[in-house]
Amino acid sequence: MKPLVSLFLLLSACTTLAAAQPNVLIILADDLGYSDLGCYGSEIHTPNLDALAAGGLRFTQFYNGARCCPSRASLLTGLYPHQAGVGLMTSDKGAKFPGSGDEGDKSPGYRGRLNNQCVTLGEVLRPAGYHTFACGKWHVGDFDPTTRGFDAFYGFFGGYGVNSYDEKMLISLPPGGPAVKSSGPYFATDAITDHAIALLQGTRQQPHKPWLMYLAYQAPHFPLQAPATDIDKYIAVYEQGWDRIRAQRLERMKKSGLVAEDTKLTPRSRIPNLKIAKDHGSATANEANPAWDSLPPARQKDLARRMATFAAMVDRMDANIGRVMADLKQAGELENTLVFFLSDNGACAEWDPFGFDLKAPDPAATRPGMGVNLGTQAGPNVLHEGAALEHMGEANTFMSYGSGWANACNTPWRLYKHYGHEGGISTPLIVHWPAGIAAAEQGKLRSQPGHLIDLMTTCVDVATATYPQTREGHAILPMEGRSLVPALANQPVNRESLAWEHEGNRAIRVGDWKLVALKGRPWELYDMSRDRTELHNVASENPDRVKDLSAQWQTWAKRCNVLRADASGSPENKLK
Ligand SMILES: [Ca+2]
Repeated sequence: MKPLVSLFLLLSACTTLAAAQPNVLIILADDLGYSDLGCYGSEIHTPNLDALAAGGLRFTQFYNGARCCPSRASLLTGLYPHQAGVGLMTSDKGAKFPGSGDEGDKSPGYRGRLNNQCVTLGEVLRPAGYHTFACGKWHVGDFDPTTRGFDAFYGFFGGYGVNSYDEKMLISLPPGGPAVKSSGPYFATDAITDHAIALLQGTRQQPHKPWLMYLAYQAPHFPLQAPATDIDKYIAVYEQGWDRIRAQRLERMKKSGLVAEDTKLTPRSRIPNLKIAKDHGSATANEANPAWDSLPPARQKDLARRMATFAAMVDRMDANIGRVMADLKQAGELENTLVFFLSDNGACAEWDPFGFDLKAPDPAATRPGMGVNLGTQAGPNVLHEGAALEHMGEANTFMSYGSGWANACNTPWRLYKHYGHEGGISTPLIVHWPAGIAAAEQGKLRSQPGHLIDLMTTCVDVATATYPQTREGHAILPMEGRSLVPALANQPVNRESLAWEHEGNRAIRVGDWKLVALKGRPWELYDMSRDRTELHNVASENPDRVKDLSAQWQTWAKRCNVLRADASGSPENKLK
């Protein structure tokens, strides 16, 4: 072939490839349980996400990192959280442990901010020709997201939650972002969406480039807040109580094939903090969440309102996602936009069946861009009665819904956010991409196990981006995930294992076997192909398998800067 012709062919191939680069929209919910979407068995009204599932795929065995910060670090970097420096939360725990790290520091897995041995999705996709945006919750260190690969950001980068009615809490970076005027009163879920749409519309005024939008909603994380009109729709639904809701969700999940027909509902899960339960008067003899029917009517009314507010937050988020989809459709961008929707951890049980009610923060003390940190561990519980019920969810209320409802939101799994059991690390994953998913496959389920670390690898794959070996002179760790593109065509995703550690809770999954343990407790072994609800611990019958998987977990822990590598759990208390 003549050089000129081959050059022409090469150029035209590049042009075709560049034109085919999909937009990437990653939507992350905060503290949403596995079964909280209509298309995953919920009674919550989520027509827009259900439509994405009907036109895309639902993954049934997808995993996150059990907690906000570690999950976000994995999603953004394609590494395990500790490799990226965020094994715990965003305070620096590094100096408490001996050892040396990437920056000459101590304990590099727990420094509380993205480190220098990782790159973000923005830092990988921008050089591949993408606009890169992040809206909503950052929470991988208290620093400006535009310093780590994002062209623009609107949201908050610190704290665990946000006062959804406080406009000052969310900021644009760089300062002076798109001028957005909401039609109604300020509400964070709406405002985050307004800014995301404005940023996308801004790209259409420029020469064509694909875009990455990381849309990380604060919903439905506590403080539970939602407009009363949204809450009212759900009061009667949740007056049925969490036992009936759990049973109803499981039946729907069986019918849609999300779980096996013979799946048994797990017993009510244990109360995460018994001391707080005693303080709140919610403790039970068996240390598990109480039967709904055992609660006095006044308590049921209070709890139904809490769950209705949670549902309203999900409902409102779904409506806003519908606005984003309508915008993409109108712009002709829906066909070649790869959408992911998932949650950063299982439903949140902090800390007892009745939940907490925090005092309103001083508005004058709001730090722009920071979330709220009101010290949830010491939160009192308030029983709302009579007229006070109607004010729950308003701007001056800061409540959680407690472990009974979290248990229902994770139907049918055991336990919650924080834990390595399925209720902690299982997330819905909807993938929607008309140009990349064959029409005959749309609406189907996928059972390939996967993890947040796979999003980086998948983005590199579909964007034909180059994952760098260095950044600003620092060596970058190789990606830990696998591309999910084969799974879109229902091919296997080859991987050896997936592993977790958070607050001493730990797990490893190899094929269908999962080894999991609570902090300081012995390993439990489950066969995921027959017992994903983790009801039949077969560790004592399989000592060799336990030994083998435990050794694999230890090797992973050592490789990934996990310090709690003692299976007896002894070191982790030092972090408290
Ligand atoms: Ca979370």
